[in-house]
Amino acid sequence: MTGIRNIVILTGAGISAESGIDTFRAEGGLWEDHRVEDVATPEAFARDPDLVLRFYDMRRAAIQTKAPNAAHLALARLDREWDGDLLIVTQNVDDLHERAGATRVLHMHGEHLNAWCTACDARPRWTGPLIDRPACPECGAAALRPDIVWFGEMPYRMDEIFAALEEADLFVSIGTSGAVYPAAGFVRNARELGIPTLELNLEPSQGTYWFDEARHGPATGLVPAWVEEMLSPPRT
Ligand code: BJW
Repeated sequence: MTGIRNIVILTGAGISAESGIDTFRAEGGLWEDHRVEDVATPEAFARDPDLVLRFYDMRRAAIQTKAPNAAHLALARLDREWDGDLLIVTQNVDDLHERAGATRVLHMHGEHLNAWCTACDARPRWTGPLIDRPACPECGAAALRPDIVWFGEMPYRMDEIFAALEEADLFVSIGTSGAVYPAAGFVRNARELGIPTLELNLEPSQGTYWFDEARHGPATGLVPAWVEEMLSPPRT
């Protein structure tokens, strides 16, 4: 791939699957054990906060036992070595991109290791449970919830994402089913802007038709190979 300077990369649960973090929609995935409407909407939280807090306490504890895999490490290498603009827009709420060493990361669906105080709007770093209604370190209110974007809520930093897409020369989507908007629509936004698009996923995503190129297989194989291509000087 030549003439590329600015890259936007969208990642989803598939990039963390080989680290042992469940995806959402696969057989045996998170939504098989929990109905979305019971745990991932503001209405669910209002109806049964204990159920929702326990679900997220369990997952917050679990991600802290997992480690980045070869795909996270390859993107961190690209982040370090790529001298054009690069933005990793992740739908993931784990911190494996950061633990692999990536710095240009934007969490559009929030982060497990933050809490959000609905009283004062602080977002303190949070590694422990929320079920016992701990006090917010900023204001003292017992009003902390997971800092996770639920269905019906606005994903974070959309202006920054669209601004990066407008400047991009390549859009790459890794490990996402293309089932959840607005992220699922980025490939079409990119096409409208005339930007080449590449899908790297275990299987064809719901939006695979929209990509100029799609490569299918495990992220730990596909992503390091693609990063190597991007960083290898073109042969003359
Ligand atoms: C591998 C692999 C390996 C496995 N290697 N690959 C039309 C337009 C706009 C909005 C809507 C719309 N229609 C409906 C909506 C609303 C709604 C929505 O999208 N609903 C759908 C069900 C249709 N969206 C929203 O409500 C969003 N807010 C919103 O739209 O606000 C208004 C707005 C409008 C326009 C512009 C801007 C704003 C909010 C969405 C919040 C999503 N939150 C969740 C849950 C967080 C809580 C939690 O973590 O528990 O975020 S949903 C869940 O899905 C999570 C994920 O980030 C998200 C995406 O899932 P992902 O990552 O794709 O995972 P999977 O499991 O689906 O797929 C994994 C893929 O990996 C698979 O393809 C595998 O094959 C692959 N794979 N192993 C490579 N080893």
